[in-house]
Amino acid sequence: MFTIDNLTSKKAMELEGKYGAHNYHPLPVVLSRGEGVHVWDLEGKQYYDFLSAYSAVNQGHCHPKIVGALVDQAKTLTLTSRAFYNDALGVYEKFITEYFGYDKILPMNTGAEGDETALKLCRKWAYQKKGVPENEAKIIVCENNFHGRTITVVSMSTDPEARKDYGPYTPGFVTIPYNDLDALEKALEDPNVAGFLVEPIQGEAGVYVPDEGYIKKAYDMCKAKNVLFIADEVQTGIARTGKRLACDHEGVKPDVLILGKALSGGVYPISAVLADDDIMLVIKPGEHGSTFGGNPVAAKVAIAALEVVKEENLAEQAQELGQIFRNELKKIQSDMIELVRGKGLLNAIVIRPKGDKKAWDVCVKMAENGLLAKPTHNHIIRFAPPLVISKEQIMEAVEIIKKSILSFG
Ligand code: IF1
Repeated sequence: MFTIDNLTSKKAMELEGKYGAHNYHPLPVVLSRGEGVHVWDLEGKQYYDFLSAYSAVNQGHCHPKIVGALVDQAKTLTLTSRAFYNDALGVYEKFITEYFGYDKILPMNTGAEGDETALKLCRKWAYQKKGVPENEAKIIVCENNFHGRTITVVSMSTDPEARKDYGPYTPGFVTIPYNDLDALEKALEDPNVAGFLVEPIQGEAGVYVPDEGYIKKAYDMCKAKNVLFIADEVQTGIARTGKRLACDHEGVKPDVLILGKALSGGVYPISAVLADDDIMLVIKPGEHGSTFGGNPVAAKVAIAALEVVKEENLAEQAQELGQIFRNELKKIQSDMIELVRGKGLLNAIVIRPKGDKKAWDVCVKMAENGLLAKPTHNHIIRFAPPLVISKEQIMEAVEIIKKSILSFG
């Protein structure tokens, strides 16, 4: 197999720069191993992972049960396509629909594909069930949303970085401010509105937590207008915010639920759309799909990943430790900390720059001190460790964060 001898971090970064597209700007750290809440770089330095691959690794790096399921199934049967049945998919479908309380699942691979699937399902439902005239369906989305990178998904975006020069854009979306029920009520007056797509907490916007009651009231308003309430829980789902789903905090069962990331514990790209029969069955054979969606490896991995969440009480863990983490962060005396916010173990600090020192410099300093996190929008740092972290580890991480911020004076 092709390898490069004596690979150093410096060399690995050069390779990515020379041979890879320049669509990312990573922190200068080259990781080569992970276990639980820790990752190690090529030179053997250990770090706390406080990004968790954007909340994909909720169960911790290389969880033995999940990796075991992956390896066992990979040695047996990896892919059949959906042209034939396989003996893992139906078992997984029964398991996950009972786990989340839906009639049906449509399996895909990435989060963006999950969102695309939900949009297609919503439009078809609008024409076949709600009676919206052909090609007139509208879907309400929120400012500062993040749902992925496809053309249609960036058509819903309000972020110039995500959209610019990717037009022409897919029509059919109405954008309203997030956390604004009056704007939603107004947008819902249009009888051609078919769905409302929303993140229960906006991740990319900087872990923006809406007012308490927003999700429940938005759901009720959608119901009153026969509009589908579509929750993108790709980032907030699977115990991250202290409940099984972020919508569980307000007792809302979305009409259409999108999951991804931690559905595999970060070992494989797996996403899913869940809905009940009256919605899901509008899509008929040949009308949507994916070569890899619902493959036997994905089926086994997702079952294992969801079992770990229950067996290890990860939702309760996130709820309890998240509270402690935010309380400890709020105790740090620094004028660089403008605000601490979050829910469960999805948290962020808003950084007030000091001279030319910004969130990026804080992240570089934290990496030096053994903790990895990523800035978003220049002035926000997201903190989302694997949910298997212990209280002692949280306290140690807080010390690293504190020391790093205070090093700027
Ligand atoms: C990148 C952010 C996180 C998502 C929600 C769908 C998707 C995502 C709510 C698409 C993906 C990612 C992708 C990652 C950065 C990242 C992110 F900073 F952009 F917002 F997590 F916080 N819905 N989120 O958050 O899922 O197709 O990527 O599997 O590098 O683009 P995907």
